Amino acid sequence: MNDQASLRHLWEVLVKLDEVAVADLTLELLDREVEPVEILTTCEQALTSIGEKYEDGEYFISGLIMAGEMMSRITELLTPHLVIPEADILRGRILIGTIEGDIHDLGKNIAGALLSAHGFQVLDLGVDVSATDFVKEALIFKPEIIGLSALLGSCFPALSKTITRLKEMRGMTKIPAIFISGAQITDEHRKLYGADFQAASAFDTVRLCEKIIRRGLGD
Ligand code: B12
Repeated sequence: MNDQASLRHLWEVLVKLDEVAVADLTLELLDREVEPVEILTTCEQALTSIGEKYEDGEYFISGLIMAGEMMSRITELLTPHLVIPEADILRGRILIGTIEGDIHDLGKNIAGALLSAHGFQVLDLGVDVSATDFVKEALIFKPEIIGLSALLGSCFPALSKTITRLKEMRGMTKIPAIFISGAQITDEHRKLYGADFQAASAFDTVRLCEKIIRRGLGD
């Protein structure tokens, strides 16, 4: 099987929630030196399909939980392959977390691992983080960038509140750039809630953060 056919196969076994085949195939693809970004993109597409099956009533919450566990395992396998040689150069501090009411953390964890692998100092506040806690930790950690993860539409009011509170904080400390990310998040949300940037994927995030640190906010 060539790489594209194997990636397609990975998509199929992930959508079927076949845990053993998913782990075996991920290891096989890594052995064949297929780029982690391709594996990750395939998995994100498979998770979108699983989400659709959940919406259609074909899968239940147990399906989402299994998908989450499989994705965690894939992240573990991919993480050692994400490190770049010059990662020991400290590029900046980034505070990340999932907004209040939302416990989705796979995307945030992948982005955190990738940012660390690229030399950023990452402080991850975890999931279900209140606006108050984001502000409190930002005042202590003094990040150049704050990344908010949000997947649940019902929690977007909390996303809006968090961005507003973080922007108010700008008068008190060095101005951090605020960006938002998550499967449902688009540039429209960025404009609506007043974030500085929107990142479509973990790899996008790294490029974006490198650019923000190099040029500073607003350039
Ligand atoms: C797995 C999953 C779960 C797992 C999460 C496990 C975990 N540890 O995260 C569990 C079972 C807990 C779960 C629960 C629920 N879920 Co859910 N879940 C999903 C699913 C299938 C995949 C999400 C995922 O991990 N994707 C893979 C990652 C890698 O992608 P990603 O998050 O987009 O992240 C990438 C980028 O966005 C970016 N990124 C993301 N975050 C961040 C953060 C930072 C700082 C940075 C830098 C970058 C970054 O980088 C990542 C890598 O490229 C999605 C479907 C979908 N389309 O996303 C539904 C989905 C998000 N869930 C949904 C729902 C409804 C729920 C529940 C309400 C179900 C229920 N009835 O209980 C609960 C809510 C729980 C809560 N309070 O949060 C809906 C949301 C619909 C909506 N519009 O609001 C979705 C879209 C499914 C659907 N189509 O209906 N879920």
